[in-house]
Amino acid sequence: MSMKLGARRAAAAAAALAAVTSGFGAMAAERIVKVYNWSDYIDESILEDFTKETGIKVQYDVFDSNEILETKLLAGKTGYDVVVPSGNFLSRQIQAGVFQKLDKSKLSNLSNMWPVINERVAIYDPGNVYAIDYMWGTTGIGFNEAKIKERMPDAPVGSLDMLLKPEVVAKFKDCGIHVLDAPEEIIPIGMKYLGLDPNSNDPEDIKKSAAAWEAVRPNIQKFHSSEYINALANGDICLVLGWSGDILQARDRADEAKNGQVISYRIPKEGTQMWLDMMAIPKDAKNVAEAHEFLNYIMRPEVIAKASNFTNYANGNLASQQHLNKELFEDTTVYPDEATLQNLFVKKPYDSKTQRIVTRAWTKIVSGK
Ligand code: N2P
Repeated sequence: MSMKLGARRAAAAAAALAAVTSGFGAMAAERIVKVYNWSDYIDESILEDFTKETGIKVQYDVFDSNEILETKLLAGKTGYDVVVPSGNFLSRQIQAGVFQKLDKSKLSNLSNMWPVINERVAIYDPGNVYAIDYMWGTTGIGFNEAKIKERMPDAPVGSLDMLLKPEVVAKFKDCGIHVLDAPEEIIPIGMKYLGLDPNSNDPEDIKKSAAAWEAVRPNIQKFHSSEYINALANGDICLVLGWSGDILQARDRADEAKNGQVISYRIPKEGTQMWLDMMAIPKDAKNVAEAHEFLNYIMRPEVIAKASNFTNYANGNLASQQHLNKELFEDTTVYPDEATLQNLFVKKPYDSKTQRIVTRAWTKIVSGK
């Protein structure tokens, strides 16, 4: 009898406790931040550490093209709290009114940022009002050392001739060539190769670049912006016009797999695009406080250094440089020297008319018709 009573009491106490805890749960809504970033662009332990420290869950989704992100942003209601467009895209998205101003009083780590990079991105976001730089890099030549050498012992691996000179690129067709599916990079790079101003909006100049790409089109197996990392690492392709850090990740994956594939990256000697990827908060973000906490966390020197050490991309955080792996910081394909920097161009945003011309030219190149 007393046993029964005791049990009943215990059950009642447990029920009361459960009611209290679930009441608590309902009151203190779970904190979350929804992040939409490029694929292969973070060390995921950073997200886990952020959650452990702040209790804020991270919903992390990925994309591999500015156009995909832009379509979502312009349609509105992305459902994201942090997004990462490249500077030239950010610029016209700011014009379109899709972002909210950052609350700098919540971003104490802004002082860690690198003035040189802040200045560069100010052409997209005057006064650095809407965004912080996450990473930056170049678009260049990734290749498999042995496969290229076998086919052309004196291959001009540091030149865009590798992709744009018909008699050169044809030599590598059989071992597999990928090119980024990124019209606003690949068309301007063709213009730079031809000695034209990559920022020219003259339809004739765009046409000339498109013709150069069409001439080599039959050699290109695929236009894609993320598959090449594994394809290069596994030896399934031998040449790519891709993003610096992604190609260096392919090198690391091959090294780790000990599969004998040696992958290298070159910034083309003709010059190429330097792009800067920016973190911003959409106007209709639901979790604005959490988004600021996330940005502030990312701007911690050790955190962003960990991200760079994993992705092999340079970042816009000066204080992080002492935490970078020495080889990464000293790699001039990642942190270019002055002379190389001089040869890189940044893309200004297209006006909508030119953008349409570029998109149309691109569809034609990709379809190969
Ligand atoms: C990461 C690619 C980001 C560089 N995979 C393109 N802006």
